[in-house]
Amino acid sequence: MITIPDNALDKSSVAVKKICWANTEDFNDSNIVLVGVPDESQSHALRKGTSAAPDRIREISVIRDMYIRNGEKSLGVPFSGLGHCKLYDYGNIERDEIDEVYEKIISKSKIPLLIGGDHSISTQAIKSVSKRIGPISLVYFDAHPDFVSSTTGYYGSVFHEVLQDIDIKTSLQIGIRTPEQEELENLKKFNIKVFTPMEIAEKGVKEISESIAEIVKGNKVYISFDMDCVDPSFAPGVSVPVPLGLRNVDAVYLMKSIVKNGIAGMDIMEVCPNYDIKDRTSHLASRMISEILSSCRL
Ligand SMILES: [Mn+2]
Repeated sequence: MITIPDNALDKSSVAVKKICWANTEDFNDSNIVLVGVPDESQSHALRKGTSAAPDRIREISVIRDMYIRNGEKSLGVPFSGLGHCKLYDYGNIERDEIDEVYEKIISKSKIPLLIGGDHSISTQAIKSVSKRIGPISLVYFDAHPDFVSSTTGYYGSVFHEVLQDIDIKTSLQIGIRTPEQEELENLKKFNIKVFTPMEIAEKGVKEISESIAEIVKGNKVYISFDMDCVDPSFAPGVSVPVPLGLRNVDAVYLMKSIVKNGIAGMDIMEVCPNYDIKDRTSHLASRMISEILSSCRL
């Protein structure tokens, strides 16, 4: 629970434990469970600091997305409202606790929403979800395919390491713009559909969202969202930024179009507060969580 003194004027001085979007304090009452994993041990990035993201995103949510007037708290919600889903903030866990915590979440038919941390953490999250509900359609938002197969156990090999756990023919990547040669070969070898920022700019998000819906139709979907899929002008605080990315609104539109058809799990990874500009990337992550709640289907 967020405890804010009635006379608090400076919210930045308040120690934040929970995301502002947490609208239940009862795990059993929730539909979505937010879990932070403050770990970057498998990152090879020159920029360090993604392990600070879970707490920074929570803190910024309270500072920027919540207002206090006369001691009363009020949220700035998405235009369509927050919807009927209930979000519970589980707090932070260790990387090696994911499977155990996901058992608690998925056995109660709740949706796990992970915030990292480096992208390699998603490998365990995806495996934990698919182990319990069967092969999922993986929708992978990223600047990089993370499809390296010559090395394992790090943030650039996630997609290759979960191939056994996903339904390959209904999985896809969005925002890719800097593949390495071996990743291009792997994308071709496994026939993975990729929507590049150029194709999204050309066709528009409505047409692309319809194509995505057609590909994943009828399957359980897991969304892995590396914040570097968004252009660095909107999301500068990431560990491996790449120009020519998606506009923030386009990326979130596509994400929402998938969430509204139901998802089995999701993660938001690679926010790197050390390199952020005025916390704009942490704030985008916070807004995304409100948009997920707003689109979530019960
Ligand atoms: Mn990634």
